[in-house]
Amino acid sequence: MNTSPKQAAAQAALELILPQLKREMVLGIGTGSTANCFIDLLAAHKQAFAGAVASSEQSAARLAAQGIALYDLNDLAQLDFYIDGADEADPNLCLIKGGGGALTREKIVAATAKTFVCIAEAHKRVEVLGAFPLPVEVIPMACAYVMRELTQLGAKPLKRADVVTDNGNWIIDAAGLAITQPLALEAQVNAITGVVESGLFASRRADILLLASHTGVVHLE
Ligand code: ABF
Repeated sequence: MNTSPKQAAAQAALELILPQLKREMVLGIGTGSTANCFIDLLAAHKQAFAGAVASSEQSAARLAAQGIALYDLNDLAQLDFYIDGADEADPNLCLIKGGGGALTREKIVAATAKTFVCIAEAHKRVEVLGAFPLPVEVIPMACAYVMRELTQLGAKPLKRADVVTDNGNWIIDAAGLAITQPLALEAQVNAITGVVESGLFASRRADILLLASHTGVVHLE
C-alpha cells in the first residue's frame, strides 16, 4: 500500500522520538488527520512509554481505542514531546492551527512540552501566514464583540457554524489577514476581551517541522 504524505510525516516523527522514549514518559498528542496517523503508528510502541495527554476528546478516544493510557495534564510537571499537525507553517515555524477546533487545548499542551514536533503535508508551508483563516476560540456571549474587534484588525471574521468546542465555546475564523508579525498579532488577538485563545502559534511555535510530500520528508528546525 502506498504511504500518504500524512503517514510519511507521522512516520518521520515516530522515528525521531522512538530512540528517546522512556517507560515513564508521557507524550502530548494533538488533533487532526495527521495526528491520527501518528496515534495509529505509536500504538505498536505503547510498551515503550507510559501514556499520553490528548489535545481533544476526539484524540483521547482514538488513543484509548489503541490501548494507550491517558493522563491528566494537571498531574504532570512537563511533557518531553508534543506531536501535532498544523494548518499553515511559516519559515520561522510559527503556525496557524485550529482548523479542527482544538486550538486552545493544543496550545496548552504545546506550552507544557519541551519539544513541539509539528507534522504536516508540504503544502502547509507558506511564506506568510493568513491564507488559511485564523481560528479564534471565544466565549459565546462575546462573539459579536470579538468579531467587530477582529474587523478593526483588518480581518473578515466569520462564526464557524454549528461548532461548539470541547471547552463549550465558539470558533470565529478570521480571514484576510496577511500575518507578517505573528508575535504581535497573537498578542493583539489574545488581548481582546472574550477571546479564549487564538490559533496563532507564535510565542509557542514549533521546534521541529516535518513536512512531507510524495517525494520525501523535509526536516526543519
Ligand atoms: C490540528 O489538526 C489542528 O491544529 C489543525 O487545525 C489540524 C490539521 O489537520 P490535518 O492534520 O487533518 O491536516 O493539528
